[in-house]
Amino acid sequence: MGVDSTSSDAKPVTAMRIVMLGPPGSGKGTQAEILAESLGVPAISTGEMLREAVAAASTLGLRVNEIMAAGELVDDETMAAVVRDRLARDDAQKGFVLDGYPRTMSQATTLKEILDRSGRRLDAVVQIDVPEGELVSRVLGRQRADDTEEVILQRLAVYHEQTEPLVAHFGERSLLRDVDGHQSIEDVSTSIRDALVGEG
Ligand code: B4P
Repeated sequence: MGVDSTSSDAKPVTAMRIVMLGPPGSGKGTQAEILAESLGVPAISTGEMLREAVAAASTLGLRVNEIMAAGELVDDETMAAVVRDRLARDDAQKGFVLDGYPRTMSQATTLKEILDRSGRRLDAVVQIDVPEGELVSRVLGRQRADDTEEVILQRLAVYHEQTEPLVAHFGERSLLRDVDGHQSIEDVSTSIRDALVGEG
């Protein structure tokens, strides 16, 4: 159970509850999809869930549209409800790769509470490091609605102020696995697998 068999000569990754941490454009979403697929668990992207809500013009979408467009974070209470519902679904019981949550200390506390309540715990937090100049050019190349230069600089400022403290937080709990994200997508995936071998 929990054994990844995508490559016969690779050691298995047994970690099943993983958080991807990193600045905007670091490749969290890209790598979450690849890792989740290989582990047979869902990749859960809070950014993607919010974008879907905006596209559907749901109550949630209408509420968060302007916040996201400005490069700010949606409030912790709203995000707690979104993540609590998503992690309660059947497909997330075996494990998950959480992309974009938590993004604040309060969200980290909420995630722990959600998992504690159902007798689960995090296995690892993968931090993807990428130099700032590379982040900006990647994001501008992507051309999403919130990917203008002004907004990406704001999102980076928000990351440094509100999300970066989580690096020390998870480091103190021995959950942090640092990965060099300034490589090809395939090489970053390999580095993540290497960092996770033996976890879980
Ligand atoms: P996200 O959707 O999480 O956006 P992101 O951080 O920019 O994306 P990511 O790091 O996943 O980059 P990607 O793989 O796409 O958040 C968007 C917004 O939603 C936030 O600003 C906020 O408003 C809101 N939000 C989400 N979660 C929230 C929360 N918990 N609390 C409050 N608000 C929240 O990669 C970027 C680009 O690089 C892609 O084009 C990709 O192809 C490319 N790329 C990836 N890996 C590469 C590599 N190794 N080499 C070259 N290019 C690469």
